[in-house]
Order: sequence, then structure tokens, then C-alpha cells
Amino acid sequence: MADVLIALGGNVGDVRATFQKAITNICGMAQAALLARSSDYATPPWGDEQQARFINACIEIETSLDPHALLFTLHKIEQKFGRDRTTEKRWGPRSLDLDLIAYDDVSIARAELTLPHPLLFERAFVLVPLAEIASGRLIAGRSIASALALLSTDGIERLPDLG
Ligand code: PH2
Ligand code: MG
Ligand code: MG
Repeated sequence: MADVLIALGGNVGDVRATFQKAITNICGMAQAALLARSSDYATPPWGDEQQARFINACIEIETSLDPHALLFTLHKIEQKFGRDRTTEKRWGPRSLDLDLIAYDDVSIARAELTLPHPLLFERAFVLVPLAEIASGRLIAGRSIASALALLSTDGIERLPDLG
């Protein structure tokens, strides 16, 4: 079994409801157990700033799928919730983005999959929810909390739990 961190994001539709259903799908389709789920956060758009705020969250799962099979499954779930990679803009609006952040301590550098996620340490919208569920974890030798201390968290707002 591998211990895996996944970042969720989206800014189109009822993103928080999509997250809930997507997490159920991940557990079912990736034969995964949910170990932890962060709160949802409203975050300023990164990359392309002319778009709606995103909602972001992170989960930790345990799965027996290998990294490529897991990535394939995450893409299937993105599609199921309205994601269309053929028409979207880079860094642009999307209903659901499921990013593999870390898979045990595996390193992969391929066109279709880089692990750990190459932009992890530049993105407070990933590190803030990650710090909530895995603050002590080392990724590529760096702790999430120390990486986060180097970034601005301006505009990131923790959302109250859904009832
Ligand atoms: N995802 C993007 C582009 N910009 N900004 C925030 N705050 N959160 C995201 O998840 C995000 C983004 C493309 O995947
Ligand atoms: Mg992403
Ligand atoms: Mg993605």
C-alpha cells in the first residue's frame, strides 16, 4: 500500500459538492482508504489572475494502485465531473483538478507524470491545506510547514465545514 497526497481544485460549478463526490469516487475507483481530508479553502487564482477564486483542498489516501494507474483514474474522475482537457486554457477555469502531489517517496520525471508535483513548493493554495493534514511530512527532503513559511498566504480563507 502506498501513502498518497492528492490536491483538489476547481472554480466552476458547485466545487465543494464536486469535491465530496470526487473523494467518494477516488476511494471507490482507486481501491483507496481515505486517511485524512483537509478543510476547503477559497484561494486567489494563481497563474491566470483574471478568473474566479478557486476552492482547494487536499486528501491523504492509502492505495494499491501504482502511480500511473492512479493518475489515469484521477483523470477519469475529472472527466466525470465535467473537466474537458481538450478545450481548457492553461491555468484557466475548471470544474475539477486532481493533482498527484506525492506518492510515498517515489520520484518520477516523465512528460505525463512528475513526482513529487513540480510546482508544489510555489503554491500556497496547495501547501495551506496540506499543512493541515500532513504538516510534519517531508517531501523531497523539505517539510511542508517550512516550505509554506516562505510563501504569502494573502487571500487564502478557510471555509467553514459543510453541515
Ligand atoms: N489551479 C489552476 C490555476 N490556478 N489557482 C488556485 N488558487 N488554485 C488552483 O487549484 C489553481 C489555480 C490550474 O489547475
Ligand atoms: Mg493543478
Ligand atoms: Mg492537474
